[in-house]
Amino acid sequence: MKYGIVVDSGCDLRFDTPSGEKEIRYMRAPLKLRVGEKEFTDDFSLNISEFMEEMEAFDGPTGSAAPSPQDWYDAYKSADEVFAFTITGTLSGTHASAVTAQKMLLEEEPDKKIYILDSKSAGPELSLLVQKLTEYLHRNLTFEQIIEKINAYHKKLHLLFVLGSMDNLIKNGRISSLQGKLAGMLGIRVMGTASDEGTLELLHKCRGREAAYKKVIREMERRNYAGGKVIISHCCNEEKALALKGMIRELFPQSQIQIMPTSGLCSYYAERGGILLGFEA
Ligand code: X90
Repeated sequence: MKYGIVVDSGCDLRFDTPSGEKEIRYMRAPLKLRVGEKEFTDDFSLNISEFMEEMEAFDGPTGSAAPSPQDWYDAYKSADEVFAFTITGTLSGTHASAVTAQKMLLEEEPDKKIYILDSKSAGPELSLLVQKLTEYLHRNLTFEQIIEKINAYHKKLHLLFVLGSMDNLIKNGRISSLQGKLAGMLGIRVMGTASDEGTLELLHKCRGREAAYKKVIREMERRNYAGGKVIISHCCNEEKALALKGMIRELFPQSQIQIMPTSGLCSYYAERGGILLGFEA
């Protein structure tokens, strides 16, 4: 039996080689990033700091595009039982593309098992889902049991963020320009969360990064964080990610905190210095 875990590039996790008795294939459908006429594929070979520099230096329209159904289809095809996680379908066509591919493949192979979960979130929340799913696949659970368990786990997850800027979110219409304007003051850091609907919900405008991180910790506690797993993804900002990790550890010394760089997509939208934090409540 071949298991497939398929994500889009809104997931920052870099895959380890499959291990254990079961064969698990990790696959990632890349989004496209556009800087003027130039297109970047958000796969593991994308150099994030070069991409960011080019994007920031460019004075013109930039954007992103969802993977095609064919990208998902090819990934599904290579496994017998497939679990797919997408970034929020509320803000991206990625989820719709994943569903179209599922329909295409089920017409040819009606017995194939494909389950798609809309994370209603991005970055670290997807990474946490992938890690937990891996644990489940190593137990002797049925496809249906895994679906039930991963949905229950998903309910415990939250995403908080402190963005470098909201320019790209505003320019691409992923957040209302009113919200954007409110946050656009100089020296103000925006701290927010992924809402239940899968949109960006701004929670606080903070004067400086330090203040924003303190709010992050307060918001974690408000969401009943009690020392569970945390993943911090950062855009070119490892130093501050480590500082935030230190702050969490002071309050929750036993917590397991992983730090990783953001993918191209999350870098593009969280922007330089931005931090995304996913955690188990
Ligand atoms: O389809 C496309 O072109 C992709 C559009 C993606 C838009 C949203 C990406 C967000 C990336 C930014 C901060 C956290 C957001 C919380 C999500 C609800 C990360």
